Amino acid sequence: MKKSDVVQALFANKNQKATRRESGLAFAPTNIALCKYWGKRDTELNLPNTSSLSISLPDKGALTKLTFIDETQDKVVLNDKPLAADSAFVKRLVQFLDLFRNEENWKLNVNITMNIPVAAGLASSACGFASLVSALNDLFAWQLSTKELSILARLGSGSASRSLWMGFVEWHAGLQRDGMDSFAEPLPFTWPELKIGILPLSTKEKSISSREAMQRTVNTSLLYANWPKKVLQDTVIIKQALQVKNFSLLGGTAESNALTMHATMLASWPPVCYFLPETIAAMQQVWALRQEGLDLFFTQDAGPNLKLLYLSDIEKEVKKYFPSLETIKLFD
Ligand code: 2P0
Repeated sequence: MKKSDVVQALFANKNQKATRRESGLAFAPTNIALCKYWGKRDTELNLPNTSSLSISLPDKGALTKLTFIDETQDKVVLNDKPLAADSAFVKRLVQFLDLFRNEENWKLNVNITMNIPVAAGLASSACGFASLVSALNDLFAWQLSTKELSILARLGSGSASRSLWMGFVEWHAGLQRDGMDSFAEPLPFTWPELKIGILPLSTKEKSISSREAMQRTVNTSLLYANWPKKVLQDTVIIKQALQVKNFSLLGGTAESNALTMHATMLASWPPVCYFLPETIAAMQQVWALRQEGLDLFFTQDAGPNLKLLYLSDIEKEVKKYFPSLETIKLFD
């Protein structure tokens, strides 16, 4: 099944050409997974092998403005800089827009402003595609539900399905071949005291994209067979921890989930390793501080930097140990 089949099915009973506004505008937050998405059952539709669970960063993300242009190609501007038409990012966006053109030949100026720390390993594709589909929904007045937008955003990038919502979010893996049951939904929890800090450890470009790394893991890592079991357990535990606000349970489960994901990568061939010496040193410092009684945990994505998890009452202390920590607002 192709992406275009899914788009066609989604718009089957809708008037896709209803209205055209002058411009479309939307913001989408980026998100950090507490229980990770790692591995697909369908690489075309970005259908995951497992569900995942994240928290959105309300202030950090992408604002996308779309306007029609009288040109032969779409134009993409990122943070006020026009991007080359042959760059990988532009090609991916243009291919995504192609899904919605039908026989019409409109071209767009896609103006994206991202305020996420560039070196922090925060998912730019997640907020980028989520804001793009929301801006398209605004431009063409599709009036799609957030669930439908989540399905469309997933076709651009898996983790983008989670960036349609604020707060805690679960992306259901789903079982259907067309992925119509693979979308994200918000979880009914808030936790104003919960904090995430980004610990920048390296600005080096990553050696392998997460897309390639997760596929290699699925194809070659013997440990990957245990990943779905781990996710099943962790999603249940994380939801329990959120329900009763048990921070040590939440932090410990998120940390263990991230380390297990990285273990499956290390067992791939050729090996996938996002750890740098600085990453390991920071982990050891977190473990040492925890031994001393500080309730501090980390999570790590497809890059060398860590995200620290803690409650607001120890923020000052955490910043003392990690002066470069960039603290992120999660709830108002
Ligand atoms: C996550 N990551 O759950 C996991 C943890 C990276 C590590 O989702 O191929 O950019 O576009 O579906 O969404 C990064 O993967 O991959 C990711 P595609 P995506 O946040």
